[in-house]
Amino acid sequence: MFFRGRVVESTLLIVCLSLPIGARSEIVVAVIDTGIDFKSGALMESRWNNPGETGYDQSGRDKKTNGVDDDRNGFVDDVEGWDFINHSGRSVDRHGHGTHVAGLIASEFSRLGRWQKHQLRLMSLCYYGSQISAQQSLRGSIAALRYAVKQRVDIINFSGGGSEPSIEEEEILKEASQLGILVVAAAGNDGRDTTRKGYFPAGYRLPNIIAVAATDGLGRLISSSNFSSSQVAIAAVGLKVDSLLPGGRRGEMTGTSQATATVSGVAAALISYKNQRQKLEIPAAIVNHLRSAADFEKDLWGKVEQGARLNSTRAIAMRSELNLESEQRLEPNESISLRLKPFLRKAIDRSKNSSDHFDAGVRP
Ligand SMILES: [Ca+2]
Ligand SMILES: [Ca+2]
Repeated sequence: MFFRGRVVESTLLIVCLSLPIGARSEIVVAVIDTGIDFKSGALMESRWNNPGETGYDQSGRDKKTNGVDDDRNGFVDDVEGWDFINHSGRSVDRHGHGTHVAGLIASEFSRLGRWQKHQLRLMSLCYYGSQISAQQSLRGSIAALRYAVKQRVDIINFSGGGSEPSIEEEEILKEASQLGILVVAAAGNDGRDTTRKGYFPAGYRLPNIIAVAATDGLGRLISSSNFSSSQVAIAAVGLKVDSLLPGGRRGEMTGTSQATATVSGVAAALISYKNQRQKLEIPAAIVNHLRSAADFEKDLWGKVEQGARLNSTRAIAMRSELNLESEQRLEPNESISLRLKPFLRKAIDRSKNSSDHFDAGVRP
């Protein structure tokens, strides 16, 4: 589902910094969407709690409910994130889309991640309501991005967007890039080539953004999915995907939103195998890794960069090759495409060994 009525290519270019970030006991994924019903399924286990609004204040009152902005971030009692529509720190989902997305992230993480040692934490940032305009939706999404960046989350899942770019939105995403935050963004559901007319935030040319298209179970692009051989980095299943809905229900949804959530879950699972995150080149490393472990599908050729389709099992199996630290460091302004070359060679090697994989080589 896509909310903004709103250009560009995403070549992968990385600016690398090397600052310590901290230990990895929690992996925080900001879900910028319609809210999350944490009471649905087992999502409560993955709920993010703002540490700055947890505990007791000097008067002995619970910071969660004391009506005070305890961490002075501009939001009063923002415990589970923030609802930019209803101005509340308690997450509700009146639509269902956000809970579906959150359920997918959590299920991929619990299926693949090293969750015994690392907890997944889902931050709910609601920016969409049924009565709001496209401009309000954009303003909400920018505010939500700003919130997530300020909290230094690990991953931002953005299962939405629009065809109009925003300088303000791009600026906050640049900041996210500088802080090492991976942004997994939907390619959009207009069934069009975004090389010609862009789709954002997936289309900003930043190294930390991975744009995701949607396929059926056989690796074929579904008709509603946007595509671009230069802007969409990977495809994942997005047809009739089962997940949680509010109120403990389950249901199927179709679109690049679901494919995006799956990629976010796999990325979170990958990070969970690392003891520490010390460097800021993580987003590029993860994008690289997911693409190096991907299947390269003939049907996706010309629609997704090198026809890459997510292979989550291989991405986890190859996790020892994901180096988030020194070996993965790129020089400032080094193009990540240079780093893709060895991975592409592997892809070609794999394709030679399997008739299922695209075997026509890769573009130079
Ligand atoms: Ca606050
Ligand atoms: Ca408070």
